[in-house]
Amino acid sequence: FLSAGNELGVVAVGFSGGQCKPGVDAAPTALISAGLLTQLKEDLGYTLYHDDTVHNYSSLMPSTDPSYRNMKNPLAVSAVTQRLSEQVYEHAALGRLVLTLGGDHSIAIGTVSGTARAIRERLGREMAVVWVDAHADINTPETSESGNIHGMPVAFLTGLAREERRDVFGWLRGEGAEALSLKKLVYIGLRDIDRGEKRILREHGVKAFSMHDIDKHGIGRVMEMALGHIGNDTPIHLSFDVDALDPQWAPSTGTPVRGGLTLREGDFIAECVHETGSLVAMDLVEVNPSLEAVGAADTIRAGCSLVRCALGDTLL
Ligand code: B3U
Ligand code: MN
Ligand code: MN
Repeated sequence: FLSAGNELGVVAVGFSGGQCKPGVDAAPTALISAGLLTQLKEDLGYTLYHDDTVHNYSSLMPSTDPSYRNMKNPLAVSAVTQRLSEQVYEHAALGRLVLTLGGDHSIAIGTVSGTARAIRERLGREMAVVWVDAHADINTPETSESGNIHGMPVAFLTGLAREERRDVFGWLRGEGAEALSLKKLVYIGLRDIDRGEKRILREHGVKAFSMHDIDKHGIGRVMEMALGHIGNDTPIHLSFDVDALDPQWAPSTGTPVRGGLTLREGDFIAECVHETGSLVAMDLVEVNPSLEAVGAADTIRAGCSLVRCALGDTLL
């Protein structure tokens, strides 16, 4: 019921303005050069809808973009994510599964809002988001210590952060209010949460499985609990930050945090989401091939594997 069979919309987003380290914009090209799209087509049998472009949205970039309410590059991130939201919506509205290759995690403001709108219109359903990350990315502009918007997407998507100015995420309101309900959000892999974020997570009782929970219960039980919280037949958007993986497996990322998921735990999460049959969109973000260059090939390989697992690659 969720998707039109094997049709996959692909959006490649070479954008790094949600944080301060250049290089994350080169990830889509690196992932595609490693053969990811060919594998999805030839090994997994998807029909791809891709404009063969890595978007850098240069025409949307403002000439000056001073900080506003503590946010860095507010105009650029807002304009890019607004455009991206339309691109993802166009695929999802046609019933395609949507794969977005980032880019830093600020792009999820575009992808999640685009999918949520399409699912609401097409199926009359509220979708769930599985956010796999070392970080919660739920800072408001006021709680953020860095001002980097890649630490804020969940706050904007859930309406915890609001802004009237249309050119600074005010566009998120309008057609259908908040994209995502805090009740339909599940985190997996958390281990580096800011003080203000902890307060938000506790106050709102957000479902979160930290590395501690994974150590305690094992990834198998954690996935049962995570997907149990979402419930059967709920459309799922999987937003996968490669820094959820331990730096041993994915060192080339902007803010690596030790003590993370193994490669297999990451793949297993993706496989379990695939098995629900409810996946409607996936983001893969924060691969930065220019950092820890010796580990770039490993990081890219890990990223390709996560995507293949989520899209139904089976071991046997
Ligand atoms: N929570 C910190 C750090 C961070 C968030 N997301 C990443 N790093 N990748 C912040 O800047 O908000
Ligand atoms: Mn993230
Ligand atoms: Mn992260």
